[in-house]
Amino acid sequence: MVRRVDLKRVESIGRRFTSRLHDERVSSWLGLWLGVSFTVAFVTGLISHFMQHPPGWPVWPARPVNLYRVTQGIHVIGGLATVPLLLAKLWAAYPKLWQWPPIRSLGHAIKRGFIFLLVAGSLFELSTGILNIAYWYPFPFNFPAAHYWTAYIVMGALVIHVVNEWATVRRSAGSAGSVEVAPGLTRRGLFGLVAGASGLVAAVTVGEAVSPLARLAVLAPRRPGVGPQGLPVNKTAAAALVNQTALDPAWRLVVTGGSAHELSFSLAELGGLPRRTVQLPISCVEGWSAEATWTGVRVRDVLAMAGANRHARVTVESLEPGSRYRTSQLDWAHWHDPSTLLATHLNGAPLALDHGYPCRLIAPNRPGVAQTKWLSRLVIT
Ligand SMILES: Nc1nc2c(c(=O)[nH]1)N[C@H]1C(S)=C(S)[C@@H](COP(=O)(O)O)O[C@H]1N2
Ligand SMILES: [Mo]
Repeated sequence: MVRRVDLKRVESIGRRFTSRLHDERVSSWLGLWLGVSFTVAFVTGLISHFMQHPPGWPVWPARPVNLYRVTQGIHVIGGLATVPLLLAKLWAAYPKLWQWPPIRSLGHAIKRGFIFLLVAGSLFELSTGILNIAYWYPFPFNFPAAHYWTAYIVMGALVIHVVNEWATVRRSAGSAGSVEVAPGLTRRGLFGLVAGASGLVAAVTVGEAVSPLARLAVLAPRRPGVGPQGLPVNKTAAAALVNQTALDPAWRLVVTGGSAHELSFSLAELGGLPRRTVQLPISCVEGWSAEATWTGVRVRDVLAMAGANRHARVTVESLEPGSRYRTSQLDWAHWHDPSTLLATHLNGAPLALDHGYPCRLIAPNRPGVAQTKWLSRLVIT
């Protein structure tokens, strides 16, 4: 009797033994897209980081006004849309993650070490990013620092992984075709599924940053147009512990450190200076952006009165007693801009207490964390 060999079965045992990918071509394509989306997230993330922690020389222009809104929107929405891509890539690659024997040589061990860093780091970046835009901080570490430093680890491991796998990618990244990669699922079907899931995620969050699409932003924790005076609030006056100091009728804004005498303005005195009205967005690093109309005094007018040097840097201080975001830095490119204001009015009415009454900073092309509310002093350095 001739014993027939079940080829499929032999092949599947062989696959398990050598731990091949679910599908090489799928894995290569997903890897390429991930490489692109991680690089975009890295660059836009660096912009955000250096805007929040200016290195001491002006690196970021005040124009175009909405540039930061665009880079931050791409970072957050692109990051969210990467989640389905990463999950699909892990599915395609996961038999390899369990390969046996786990280590074959020193070189193999190092290679796998970098893949471990890449997988763990990617999951860390996406999950902490999502928790951040949901305003949920269940972890013990500081989010911006951890998210920032892990990005270098992920990018380093990614570059090494791409170099290692480039030959495979070149061999296998042909057209999708209709080969089945799982029961009932072709390559083309899988790519369609991933693209659809990423597109859906982007569609229900993009309204966070693009006001006309706000109604679609069903997954967004903050929405343009929703909040006092039609603008979301990030931190309230009560949370910042400024309820009393901000409402104190003896409040004054002090401008110090210039070549002239120290200046100080009551709210009425500020209101007596030439006033401007500008249209500028708040673009929060936590993902949302919203436009508003602001009225107030130009920062450059006040700094000129105080005798500020053209290239001076200014520390903007708030009434807040102690918090990471109680102050911000203004580079000269930003304070020279005619639309950078000490704003006292928002959308035609005096600032609501939660939006920074009696006076706040508003400047173009700048992250929300640096639009300091409840001002107390400008210090020229
Ligand atoms: N003093 C102070 N100003 C601050 C903050 C803060 O915590 N303290 N939060 C900032 C952040 S993160 C954002 S996004 C904007 C939001 O301004 P809004 O609450 O008026 O919309 O305020 C900024 N100004
Ligand atoms: Mo923010």
